[in-house]
Amino acid sequence: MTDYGTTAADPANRPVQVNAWNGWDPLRHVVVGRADNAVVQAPEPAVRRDFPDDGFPLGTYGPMPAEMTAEANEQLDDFAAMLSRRGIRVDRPTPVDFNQQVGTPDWTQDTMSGCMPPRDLLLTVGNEILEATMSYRSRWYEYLCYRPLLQELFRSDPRMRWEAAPKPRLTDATYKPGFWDTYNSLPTDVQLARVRDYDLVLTEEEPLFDAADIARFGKDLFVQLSFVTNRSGHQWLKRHFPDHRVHAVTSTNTHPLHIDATWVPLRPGLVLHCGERLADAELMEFFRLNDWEIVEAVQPASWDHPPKLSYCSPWLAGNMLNLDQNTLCIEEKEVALADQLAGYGFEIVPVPFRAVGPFGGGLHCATFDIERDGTLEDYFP
Ligand code: ABU
Repeated sequence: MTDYGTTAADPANRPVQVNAWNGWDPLRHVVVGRADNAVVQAPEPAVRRDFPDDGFPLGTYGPMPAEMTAEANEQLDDFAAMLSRRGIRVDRPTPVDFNQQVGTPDWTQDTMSGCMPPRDLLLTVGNEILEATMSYRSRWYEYLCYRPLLQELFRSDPRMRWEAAPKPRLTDATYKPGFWDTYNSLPTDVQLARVRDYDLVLTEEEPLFDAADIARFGKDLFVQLSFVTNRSGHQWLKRHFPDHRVHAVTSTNTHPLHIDATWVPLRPGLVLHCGERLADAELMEFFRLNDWEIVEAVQPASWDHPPKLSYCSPWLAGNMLNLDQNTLCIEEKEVALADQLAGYGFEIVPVPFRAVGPFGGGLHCATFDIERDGTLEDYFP
């Protein structure tokens, strides 16, 4: 096990208090995902998986290789242990058998997916935990892995609001027919125009969003339109959080999937931006007008990462977990990024996490915060 060098009293009995308004307040209670039972999911209209060099060419599916799962779990467990030693309470999901057929009256899907990454499914805003709709049929039942925990939180914290967005039907009308037959072979400028105009795989049949497409900056929530979040999803969130300003944003990312490696809250007044994926002009202007500094992230350590069977990009480098306004957990090989952010006064906690990438993400993806000290603030008055 990696020695992170910091110890603190066992926080497992810390009383539950659901509370988190942003990505940087001091972290007190968090969930870390698990790689157990994860599968390369069976084909479905929302997404195309094609890993010809790694044993899963288009149309094939099945359990992730056992040694990859074991290695990812070791890194997840080490990360959880390090957070506990820092005095943060850590809870974990309850995996189910993901290699089974699931269905509703509208569809059947030959496998599920996994319970990494929790950030995609759950969003904490104040004392509310919201279950996102999700847009993959393979992830429709992922909430089951978190129900034991959510029930426990609900029992323990009388102030907790437990909400779930309307479960989507995910019929064929939810997806643009043939989208994946052509999209990946379009020229980059055409793809980017489609991202900007929001003409991607999802229709507007029903509201859809992943929680990881939402970046929390106190009173302002930024919702990225992506392969998994549509305009109706943004509208639903806007109506659901009437006391917030809920912005829809896009960026120059040909394959937008979650905002948390593109526009990353660091602390009040400072945001990390993946410069290859230019945020839309309106978003940049909004931050600059409010005197925020936008830090252009340095290049990731390797363009070969994430390795096989991963659907994330090398920009996962910026997918970090803030422990507070001064402390960032960053993947240990992302030394240039760590140096860049140390230059802004951050203490950097390097965390070995490469093996988790194929299971859906980095340190931010692999977590969701239940409690951070702090209150609702307006950072863009
Ligand atoms: N939530 C994962 C983001 C990965 C990426 O932007 O490449």
